[in-house]
Amino acid sequence: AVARTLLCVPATARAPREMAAEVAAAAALGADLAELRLDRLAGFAPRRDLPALLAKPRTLPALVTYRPKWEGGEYEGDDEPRFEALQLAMELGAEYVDIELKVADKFIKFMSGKKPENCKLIVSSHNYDNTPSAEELASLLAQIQATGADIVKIATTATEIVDVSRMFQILVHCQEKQVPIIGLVMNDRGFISRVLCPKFGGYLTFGSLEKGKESAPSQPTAADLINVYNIRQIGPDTKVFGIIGNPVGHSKSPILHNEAFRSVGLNAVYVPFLVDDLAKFLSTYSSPDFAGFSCTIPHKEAAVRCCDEVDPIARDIGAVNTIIRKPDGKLVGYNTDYVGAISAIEDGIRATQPTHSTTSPLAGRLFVVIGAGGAGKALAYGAKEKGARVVIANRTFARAQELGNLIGGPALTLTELENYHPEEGMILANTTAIGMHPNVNETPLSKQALKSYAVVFDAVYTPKETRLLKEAAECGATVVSGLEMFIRQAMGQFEHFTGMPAPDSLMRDIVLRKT
Ligand code: SKM
Repeated sequence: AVARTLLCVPATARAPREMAAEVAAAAALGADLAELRLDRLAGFAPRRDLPALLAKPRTLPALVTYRPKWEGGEYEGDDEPRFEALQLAMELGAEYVDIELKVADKFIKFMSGKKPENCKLIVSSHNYDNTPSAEELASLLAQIQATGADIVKIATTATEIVDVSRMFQILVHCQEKQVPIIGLVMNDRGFISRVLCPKFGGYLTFGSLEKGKESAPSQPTAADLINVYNIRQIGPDTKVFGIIGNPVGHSKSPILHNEAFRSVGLNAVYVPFLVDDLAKFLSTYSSPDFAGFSCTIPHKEAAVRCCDEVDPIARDIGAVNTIIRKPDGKLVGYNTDYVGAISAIEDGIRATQPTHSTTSPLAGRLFVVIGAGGAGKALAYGAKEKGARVVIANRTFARAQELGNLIGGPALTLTELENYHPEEGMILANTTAIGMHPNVNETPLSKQALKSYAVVFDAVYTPKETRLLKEAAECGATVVSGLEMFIRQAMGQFEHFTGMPAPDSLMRDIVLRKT
């Protein structure tokens, strides 16, 4: 049987007593072990502090690390006192001790065979600049193995998300050879390495005790690893889904889809993919394991070109927000934004302006779309389908014109939109990222101009109430939240991903509960 990936919480407090409390908190969270970062302790005195930190019975097995400055830690002294502290930790029964590759031979000589049987030596290498080539990683691995390490640790830095695939290859290789390895890629672009390493057989992954207590860039919290990403259930057969975007950190899709997958017992995980180059991403993560993707700003239009087949409606819209890998490996693109957004706006209008008519409440109305990107195209297409007269407004006029021509409607600049008021009862839909977290004070249109609209929709859903929606409500307009579109497009996506009906009320409940 393959050993499951352990969850390690780094304890990084400045005082030993607090560090011990962190370990207890990590145990309560469900961690498997805690890393005692001795270099973080202020005024650390090994003979005084270590016996207390490692006193038995302990709540969790201990991984003892005393990281020097030259390897990204905080210890500034000579090797000798550091080695003595690590040796003492071993004598006190630490289950794991970490030593940096650069001094591993020296440390092992220092120990001169006195390493206790039950202590595992981790030999580590940290690269804070980049992720070396596959060949260089393989040679680094061989070098670490040659020291006699019990466990190999390689941490690199992602400059692009495709770097992580080389780390996955090393993990898979080590799994075949039964070499225990911790292989992680730091930075926001390396995030998936921390969640998906259980799939590829990583020995452990780090999760912080809470936000702000990370011991490395973009370390998730232990609670998110367990509760959002469900890492305890991730194994070699787990299918990977995720949201491709840039930025992507604000997306609620991981929270939503992971819980929805879990509710139907699907062996799948859903992660954020921070992607710069969509084509390169898709050709790198091309195995059947990477089974489907959501696609958000700014990649929805490029996604049309990257798919092998595109659903006719998505092709007409010119934007794809859902990509499925078929069993034959081909990528198929769909658009679930259009139905999600339009139905949300129609229902929003019907709720405040009840009618018995079965025709769309958008029919015949002047519908202004701000933005001409992927979401803008979906809204413009959808509104036109429902018989609205569509106007496109965009910061870059040429893009507005392009979409306007496609849809058969006029184009405006955002400045022109400020004084645009040809009639009463207009509908406004923002599809740009203006006002999205963290730029919550931004808004695409002045409050003064909002007075001309009867209905205002914002595709931005972080925050839940954008400045645009708040000001529109103050002007008396019917407002429709981007969350409603978000929920509905995700339901469509779930059906494409799983072939099962979406758990509608659960998905709605998750989004409303967690936002
Ligand atoms: O079209 C959706 C996409 O599928 C997911 C998403 C998100 O997670 O923020 C937003 C929209 O672009």
